[in-house]
Amino acid sequence: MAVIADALPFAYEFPVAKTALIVIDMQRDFLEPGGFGETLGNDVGRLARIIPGVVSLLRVARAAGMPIIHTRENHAPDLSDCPPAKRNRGNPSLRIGDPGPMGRILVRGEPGADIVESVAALPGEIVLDKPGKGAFYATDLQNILQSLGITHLLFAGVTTEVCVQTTIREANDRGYECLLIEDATESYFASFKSATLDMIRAQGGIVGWTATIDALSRALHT
Ligand code: C5J
Repeated sequence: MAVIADALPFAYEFPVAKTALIVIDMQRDFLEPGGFGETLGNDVGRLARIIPGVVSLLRVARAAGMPIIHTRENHAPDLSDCPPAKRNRGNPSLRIGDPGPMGRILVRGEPGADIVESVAALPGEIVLDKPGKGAFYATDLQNILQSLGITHLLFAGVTTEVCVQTTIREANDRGYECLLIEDATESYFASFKSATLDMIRAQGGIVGWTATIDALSRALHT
């Protein structure tokens, strides 16, 4: 068992061979100007700041031999998996499926729906397309994790309070021991990120744990 002694709210123990890293939605549509995030009025520069952290985290997880799953929030070109409620919500400057500077917004196969190059999947790593905020909804994630014998999940990616938190909650309900890497996740809203970290680890880790990349790395080297 590896142990992150200074995880919050208390030490996180994890069997490295049964632990996977899930990196949520590090896509151009969320991190770069002209994509889905910006059409909703967000400052995408906030999210781009965690790219070096995610690069370091990927290096640590790859060195430890952990399975890595990269998710992408996107929709089929005919939008058959995009409920009208999702497409019509709010007042974005471009809606899901509309043509934008990086292709059709949040549509599978378009440049904007790709993962940013510096944190892209390596051959052999899993790329999971998902139509919802949570990565278990309408995907094969549970079967993938069960077939790999995974019991513990590390999380990173964007945005902390939407797709990352939703997926952690889905995973927690399915019995996985979940830990969110604090410096490899980000929100368009600083207060939402810190509130999410607090929510996850409140009440004795009601949803899971949080820790830094450095703390994970130290745990893997002792
Ligand atoms: C959002 C996500 N925020 N990946 N998606 O719509 O968090």
